[in-house]
This record gives sequence, C-alpha cells and structure tokens, in this order.
Amino acid sequence: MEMKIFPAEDRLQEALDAFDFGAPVLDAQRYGQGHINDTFCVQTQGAEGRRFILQRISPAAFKEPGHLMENVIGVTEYLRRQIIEYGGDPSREALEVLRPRAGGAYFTDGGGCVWRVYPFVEGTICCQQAETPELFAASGRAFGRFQRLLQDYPASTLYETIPRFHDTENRLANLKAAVAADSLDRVKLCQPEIDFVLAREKDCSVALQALRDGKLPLRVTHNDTKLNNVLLDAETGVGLCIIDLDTVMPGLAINDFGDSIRFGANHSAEDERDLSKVELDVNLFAVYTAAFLEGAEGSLTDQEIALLPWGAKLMTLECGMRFLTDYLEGDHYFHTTRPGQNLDRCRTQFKLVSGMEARWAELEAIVNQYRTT
Ligand code: ADP
Ligand code: GN1
Ligand code: MG
Repeated sequence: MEMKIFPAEDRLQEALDAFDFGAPVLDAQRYGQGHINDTFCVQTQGAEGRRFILQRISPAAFKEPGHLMENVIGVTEYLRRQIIEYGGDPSREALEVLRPRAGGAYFTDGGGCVWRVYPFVEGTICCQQAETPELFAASGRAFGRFQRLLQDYPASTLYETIPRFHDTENRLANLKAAVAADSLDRVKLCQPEIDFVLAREKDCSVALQALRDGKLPLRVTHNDTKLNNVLLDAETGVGLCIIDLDTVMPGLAINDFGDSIRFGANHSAEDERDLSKVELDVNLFAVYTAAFLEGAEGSLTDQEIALLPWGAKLMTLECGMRFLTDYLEGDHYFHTTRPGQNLDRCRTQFKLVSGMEARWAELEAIVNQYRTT
C-alpha cells in the first residue's frame, strides 16, 4: 500500500520546533521551484535576521531518506575540505547541514516524513532560465568543477538514493507498464507522445550499452543538473554553490552535461504550452559545452566528450518519458500546479529531442572540437 502523503504544512510547526535556528522564527514560507521536495524559507528575528532552507524530503521520490542524508553529509563534508584547500569560502560554496536539536542529520515528524535544514546561501541568484549565455556558462563551469572535485570521492560509500535513476531502458519499461495499465484512462490523450517514444526505443540503450561495453566510466555525478540546482553569485555571476544533492551517486558524466542542456539550452519554460516557442538553442549548447569542459579540467575521456550530444538527447527523452509516465499514473511524483502539466512538460521535452535530432551534425561538430583523438 502506498503511504498517504499529507501536505507538508500539516507538520511544518513540528519541524520548525525540532531545529535551533539561533533566534526565534519570524516566518516560514514555501520557496523555490523544485519539483520534488517541499521547500520552505525560514526567516529568523533579530538584527541578523538569518534565513534557512527547511525541506521535507519527498517521500514519493526517496524511499530511504536516512541513506540520502548519509550521502549528503559525506559529500558536503568532502567538498568543504576541498574548498578550504583551494582557498575558497566553504560557507558560500558548499551546502551545510544544520543538525536538529535531538542530534543526527534530520528530523522525522509524527507522520514518518523526514525534514532537513541548510543555511540559506545569501547573495546568490537561482535562475529558472538561461537569462544570458554568460550565466548559463557560469552554471556549466560550476557543474563541471563539481564533478572534478568529486573525482576521487569513494563511490562505494554512496547509497543509490533512487534505484536505476538514469536507467533509460528501465524508464521505458516503466512507461510501457503505465500505458498497459492505463489506470486513469489517459492513454487516449497522449498516443502521439507514446508513439514518439516507441519510435526511439533503441536510443534508450545507447549510453547504457556504452557503459556495459566499458566505453563510458561510472563516476560520482550529480544526476540532476538543471539550472535551478546551482546558485550563482549575485554580484559576479560566478557559479558558486551546487545544491540539490539528493541524487549524487554513481552515474555518467554525459548525463550531467545532458540534463543541463535539456533544461537550459532553450528559451522557454519546461511546461510551456505554446510549442512554437520551444526550440533548442545550439549557441547555448556550444557555450555550455565549453564551460562544462573547462570546469571539468580535462577529467573527461575522449569517448565521454564524443557522446555528449547523446547525453543531451537521452536526458531529454528520458525526462519526457518520466513526465509522461507520471501523467498516466496520476501525477504522484512531480509536483504539479494544474491539470495536464506533466503532459505539457513531456511535450516540451519531445520538441527539444526533435530539435536535437534535426541539428545533430552541428552538435557533433561542436563537441568534436574538444576531442583529443
Ligand atoms: P527540489 O529537489 O525540490 O528541486 P532543491 O533542493 O533544489 O529541491 O530546492 C528548491 C529550491 O530552493 C532551489 O531551486 C533553490 O531556489 C532553493 N534553495 C535550496 N537550497 C538553498 C540554499 N541552501 N540557499 C538558497 N536557496 C536554496
Ligand atoms: C526534478 O528536484 P528537481 O526539481 O531539481 C527531478 C529531476 C528531473 C527534473 C525535471 C529527484 O528535479 O530528475 O529532471 O525534476 N528530480 C528527481 O525538471 O527526480
Ligand atoms: Mg532542485
């Protein structure tokens, strides 16, 4: 039986009481545009008036939140040490977990849901779209660098917080199962989208086959590299702090690259309904490629660079499949604010996939400039 998930507001006060914010809480408001967790910004009283991010970890997405928090503690402490080593400011460049009064890394409410707190990283901006190529490049450098910093992180100590997260073959199987079940009688509303995926069934194996063949290495990756998962310095525009570490686990570098392209290399919202506005911007693809590889400082192999366009296409196709599956199953996974939103999101993704296919030769030419052989 699926656990019934109550609104986070029902337990918000209980969660606030579990943490010592250093001053009384003035208020706590919903914050940000993440699709998964319930995020609140906590404002405290007093001259300092500090802010914190309080999150209820999505019980729909994460079945083992304790494992997730062990990963987050391990990764943030490791990053902290690296940042200090290169002379950076760890309080702005890495997340830090604020421990609850009772100890440990998180608080479990009376309904069994898990909450955690991070200090708010002040003086930063979080973009929902690539407002300028420079800002997009800044995010690319930061994600490339993040991966390089974690290059020697002991991968075997990381839990798989969402099993088979970027297993595109399995995502396809899940979609097929949702179509077969058609529990809400929605298949009739999205047959063209289902057919779009079925025509690309073979594509779903490209990256996984390269991994199985030893052509792509497994690395410690972020796995959710969209633009709103990096905080940029408000004054300089530099990519400062990578956030949303819930899916840091072994994965493929091309997927981290690809998910950023999926979300950021266009000029429309992920749920745009006017598909004429949804276009891949090849210039932004080029800008991001240069920046990501600069941040990664030579840590990617030639094969990885060669397959970057596949990372972009597969992350976009996979994400569209996931939105479609959630639509067919009743929108339990991704937060939605209106009916049909997950189907709209699926459609933008598939429009972008078509754009990538149409301009494939250009994408390959861009990445080929950086190949070593
Ligand atoms: P989700 O998994 O739901 O996407 P995130 O961890 O990405 O949750 O948080 C949602 C949003 O909250 C982010 O996109 C960002 O705007 C904001 N945010 C999260 N952590 C911080 C932080 N430490 N400082 C400032 N803003 C943050
Ligand atoms: C979710 O958590 P958030 O909003 O940053 C999702 C990603 C999807 C993305 C689509 C844990 O990201 O995998 O690509 O939505 N995160 C999880 O916007 O499923
Ligand atoms: Mg996020």
